[in-house]
Amino acid sequence: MSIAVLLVGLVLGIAGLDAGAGNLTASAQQKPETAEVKIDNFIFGPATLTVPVGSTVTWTNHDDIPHTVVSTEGVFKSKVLDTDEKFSFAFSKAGSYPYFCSIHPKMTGKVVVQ
Ligand SMILES: [Cu+2]
Repeated sequence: MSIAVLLVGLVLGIAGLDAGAGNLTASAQQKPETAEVKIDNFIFGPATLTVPVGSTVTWTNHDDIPHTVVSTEGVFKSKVLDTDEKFSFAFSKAGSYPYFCSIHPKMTGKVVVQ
């Protein structure tokens, strides 16, 4: 009888340890990801994009009109993007990165890296 109780206790103890390990994994830091910004009807969408450090952001021009993606602080600058052309940039440092379209300076957006 006492051995059976010990065995049950052992099994329950191991199950408890497993559950603890699972919680640790779930609370791990956010991993870098890839994110998209769509250029559509003279608007960057989303206007503000928040991503973890190390993420790559890809802009795609869905307009029939050329646009550019130019960092206000000179961190990145695309060529002129025609319809369906893409521009990607990898953000290795945390910070706030405002940008605009140099052809239509009223088009603005921002990437927040954290
Ligand atoms: Cu534009």
